[in-house]
Amino acid sequence: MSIIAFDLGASSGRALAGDLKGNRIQIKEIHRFSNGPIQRGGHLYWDIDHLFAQIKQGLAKAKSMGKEPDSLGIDSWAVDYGLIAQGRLLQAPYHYRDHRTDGVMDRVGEKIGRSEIFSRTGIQFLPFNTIYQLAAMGEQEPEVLIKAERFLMIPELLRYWLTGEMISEFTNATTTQLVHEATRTWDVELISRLGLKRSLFGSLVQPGTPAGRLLSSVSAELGLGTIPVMAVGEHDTASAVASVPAMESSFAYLSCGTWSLLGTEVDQPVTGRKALDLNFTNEGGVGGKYRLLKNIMGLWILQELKREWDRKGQIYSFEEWVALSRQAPAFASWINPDDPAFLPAGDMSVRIREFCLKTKQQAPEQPGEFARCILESLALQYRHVLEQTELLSERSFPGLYMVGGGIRNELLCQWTANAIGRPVWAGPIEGSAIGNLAVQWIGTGEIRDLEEARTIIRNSFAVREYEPAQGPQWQEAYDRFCGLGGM
Ligand code: LFR
Repeated sequence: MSIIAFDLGASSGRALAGDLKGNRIQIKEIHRFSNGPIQRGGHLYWDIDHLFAQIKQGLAKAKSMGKEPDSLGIDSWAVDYGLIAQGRLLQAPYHYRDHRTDGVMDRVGEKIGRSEIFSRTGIQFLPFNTIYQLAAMGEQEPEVLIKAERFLMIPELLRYWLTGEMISEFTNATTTQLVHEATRTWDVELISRLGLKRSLFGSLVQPGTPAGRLLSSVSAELGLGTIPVMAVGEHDTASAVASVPAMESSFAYLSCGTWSLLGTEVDQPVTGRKALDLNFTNEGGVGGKYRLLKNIMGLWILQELKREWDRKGQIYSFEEWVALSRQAPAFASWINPDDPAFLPAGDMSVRIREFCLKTKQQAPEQPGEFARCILESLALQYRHVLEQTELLSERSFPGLYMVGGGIRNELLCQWTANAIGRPVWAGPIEGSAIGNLAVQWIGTGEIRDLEEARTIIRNSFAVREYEPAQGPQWQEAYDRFCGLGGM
């Protein structure tokens, strides 16, 4: 009995078929496709029709491979949404890196109070959180909000087109910064203080809840049965964390992809002053947990740098970029990857150079120097955030679990181990998709709970251990990194 996970990332999406045999999961990639922003009229949107078409294509391919699924689930990046009226999508969903939210977080923060928003929601302040996207809409296109009847996040919208049912899912909803951390449902008071309609937001279901079946129009088009659809941990990071093959109840993880999400799982949100000051988040997790973590800008900076060189016609593969960085001089210059300058798309090399000059460092010039600067800075920032996680959770971690596509970058895994001075345990690569599958099996009762899922994942996928090396050099680098201005 196969099931399918659709995992949509900001730069690519994939469909994985999963089979559970005893206590082993087998996966097969059915379909992979690209994803990215569409620029129109000076704004960035997602090509949601392309994404829906790719989901249907994935289902058609599954059938042709003899893997007609018995269940399917969709996870994606967080915060973005579509608005529905009269059953129809009102406009293409905006991309979270669109600049229409510039300055909005500060205005909302002044109106409602940052500490009030944080104590209610437990969610970190990121300028693209849904709360600020909706506030930007209220300022710039209020007519859309007046017309809208229903708010659906990206996986919910795609699921709605598959099943005809509008069902909102908990883990992804928490990333809006509109869900109350204690009641675990929409914060009605916050919603009304923002001037938003309560009726936009439907009640929330937990990951592992059945969420309808394929519409007969869809199943007829694809020649499939009316396959059941399940709400999974629809925030990709919730699915990725569910896939961490840890046996211990308390552990630190890093979900490594376009973004790097580093933190630990907790039973209760950590919403005190320290968490607010360090800008940590408590996103909803699978199995009733919270994800105490922090967003680190991640491999996005290198991906954008690569695109910049691609545009200039100097095209290196991602592996070549990593190889170039290995050859460049060590510990020459660093950036604070979480400086807001690195959030929007565009000319990363200019911003990296500006950061280095501003902080009195030598600015990189060659591709390998830029790449080395980025990868070392990420590894050093991982240490910084790992230590903050320990401080906030009052725990200490003997090592760091890494999951996600970023662990293909062995150099980054090794440098992470070096920077933190502890082992890194890397795997599985397809963390989000595997977490998505696991939650479907929990939903159908084939796996008991999250703990059993992690044991099965541990048993099914290779985990590579990286031992820390070059301790004194990395320690010295870390001390200098922490002393950089602009951190
Ligand atoms: C990772 C991720 C992060 C979220 C960012 C934007 O793919 O979902 O968790 O903060 O994308 O949605």
